[in-house]
Order: sequence, then C-alpha cells, then structure tokens
Amino acid sequence: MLNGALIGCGFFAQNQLRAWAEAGDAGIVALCDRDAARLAATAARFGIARTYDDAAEMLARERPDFVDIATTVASHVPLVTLAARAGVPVICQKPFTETLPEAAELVETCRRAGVKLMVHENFRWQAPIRAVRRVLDEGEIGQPFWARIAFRSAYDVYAGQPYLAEGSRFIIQDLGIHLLDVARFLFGEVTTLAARTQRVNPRIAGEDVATMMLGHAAGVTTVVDCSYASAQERELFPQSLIEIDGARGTLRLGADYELVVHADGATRRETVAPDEARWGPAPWHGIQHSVFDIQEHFIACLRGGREPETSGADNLRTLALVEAAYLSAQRGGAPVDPAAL
Ligand code: NAD
Ligand code: 89Y
Repeated sequence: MLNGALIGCGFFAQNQLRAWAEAGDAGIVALCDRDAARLAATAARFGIARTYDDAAEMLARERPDFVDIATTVASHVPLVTLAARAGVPVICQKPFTETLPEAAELVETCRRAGVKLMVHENFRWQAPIRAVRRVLDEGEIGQPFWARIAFRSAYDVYAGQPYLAEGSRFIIQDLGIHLLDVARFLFGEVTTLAARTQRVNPRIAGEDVATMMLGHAAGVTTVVDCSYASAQERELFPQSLIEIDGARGTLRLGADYELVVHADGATRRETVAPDEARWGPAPWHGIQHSVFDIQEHFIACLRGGREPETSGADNLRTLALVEAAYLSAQRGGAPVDPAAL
C-alpha cells in the first residue's frame, strides 16, 4: 500500500479524494490546507485523521510515498519545490505553473532530486477521448488531415471556482489547456498556433472565448475552440466534441458521448459515455472517472519505475501551447511556433 498526502482541500480535491478512496493499493493518509474549516470538513468526509496547516511540517512528519498537490497555480512552485527537496514523488494539478520558465525550472529541480513528477492533466484520460485515440490507432479512418476539438458551454463554473473570474487569463489557461493537451495526445506535436480571444461576460477579468488553429508536425490541422459564454438549448458541460476527417473516412464524437465512425462507405455508432451510476453525480461524472484513471496511472508508474504520460517534462509542451495562444492573440492572431518559446 502506498501512502499519500494531499495538499489543498478545495473544490476539485474532493474528486481526487473520492478516487483515492477507491484505489486498490494506494490511499491518502494525511491532509493539509491553510483553511481550517475546509481541512476539517474534508478530513471528516473522507475519514482522514492526520491533518496539517503547514505542508512542510506534513511532509517532514508523514514521510509519504507521494504527495498530491491540489491547490491553485500560485502555490505550485513552492509546493513542488518542497516535495522535491523532501524526495517525495509529486502529482501536481494543472495549470502546472503560470509561466513556462518556472515550469522548466521545476521539472529540472525534480529531475535533479530524482523525484517523479506528474501533472494532473486528466482530460486525455476521459473514456471518450481514449475511444477516439483507439479509432485513430487502429487506422479506421485512415491518415487524419483535419480536426476540431470544441468545448462550448455556459455552465456556471464561477460558482464552484470563483477565482476563475478574477485572473487576467481565464479560459485558455484553465480549460483550453486540457483541449490543447488532447490535441497533442491525438495528433502529436504542434509547430504553429494562431489564436483569437474574446471576453463576452463583462463580470470577469479574463477571456471566456478562444479560437485556436494548430498545425501539427504530422500534417494535421486542428481547430481548438472553447467558450464559457455559449448558452445552447442543451448544456453539454463538460463534454468535448470532436470531429476528425481522415483519408478513409470521418469520426464524430457528438453530444452524450456518441461516437460515429464513417469509413469506406459504412457507418458505425457507439456510446462511449462514462458510467454515471459509478462516477456520478452528473455532469461531473464525465471528469470523475478520468481522475481515477490518471491516479491509477501514476501509482502504476511509481511501482513500475515508468514516466507518467503527462510527466512534468511532457507538460512543458502543453504549457508552450498555452503561452503560444496568448502570444498569438496579443499579436492579433499571428502564428507562433511553440518550440521557439
Ligand atoms: P480551491 O481554491 O477550491 O482549493 C484550493 C485549496 O488549496 C484551498 O482550500 C486553499 O486554502 C488551499 N491552499 C492553497 N495554497 C495552499 C498551501 N500553500 N498550503 C495548503 N493549502 C493551500 O481550488 P480548486 O478549484 O480546487 O482548484 C485547484 C486546482 O485544480 C486548480 O489548479 C484548478 O485548475 C484545478 N482543477 C482541475 C480540474 C480538472 O479537471 N483537472 C477541475 C477543476 C479544477
Ligand atoms: O478548472 C476547470 C477544469 O480543469 O475542468 C473544468 C473546470 O473545472 C472549469 O473550467
């Protein structure tokens, strides 16, 4: 059994703790939060007796097998550094850091300390995204040449995560980051990115709409578009809709996780929905199971001495896409080479 410690008992940590509670051979034995009320409520909810208001003290006393950092981005640099110094393997929530140089430095700090580092970049672990990847890997629609990854919603994310309304950067750093990572997961590295951003909701500080066009080294063109200002007849949060055109046919991941593959003149349909009974309550079941899966993956990597898919080093390339998007938007949509950042 691997004993973990978790820092940050806020909104999303509840999903992580639910998944840890179901894990076979790993669990959380100590919690830390600076907010006494949140700490106490979370400890009671998950029956975790050992609690701390100071992360350094927790790591020194508990000497855990890993630490799960579930705080918001501003605290990631000091907390990951702390874990690296203590020699404790780390999972850190996205966005990993606010800037690319900070992220590169943290990756290097962990490498020098010999500490495994995974960024909790979970969207690529969603069942429908894995199903899409399988269709591509099996060559069902042939060589893809064009794709769209869309996330358009008016779900009130500010209710659960009020800080999202406050930062000068919003949707690309918070949500677009997942879609950009999915684009990398499906089609490989990106050599050019052009973006345009908009703010529709006047009560928030950052952008709530972003439209990005990616050129992949493998030749695919991907449109990644996201919005939290799009009220539709049916609210589909947190579903990502995907369209892929390939040399032999097309793939469509539509509403309610319906996957339609049309190839060589024949069409097949499949529902690739996560199991609501197991992962509910809706609509968060769409994300909850991916939290379980990415945590299982981390434990398997710890035990097997493997690099996680979304290691710190891997995540630098997703963060570079985020930076490229903001830079391109600032330059009026001019294309940016993420590798040059
Ligand atoms: P939150 O503000 O609700 O919770 C963060 C908690 O961390 C707070 O309770 C705060 O007191 C605590 N904290 C901050 N710094 C600390 C420190 N140094 N020591 C101890 N405790 C500290 O935030 P949230 O909404 O839970 O978001 C956390 C992270 O999860 C964010 O980075 C967010 O982007 C990410 N998130 C990811 C997903 C996903 O699907 N992967 C979904 C939602 C949120
Ligand atoms: O914080 C975001 C995330 O990572 O997934 C959805 C979210 O909770 C709101 O955009």
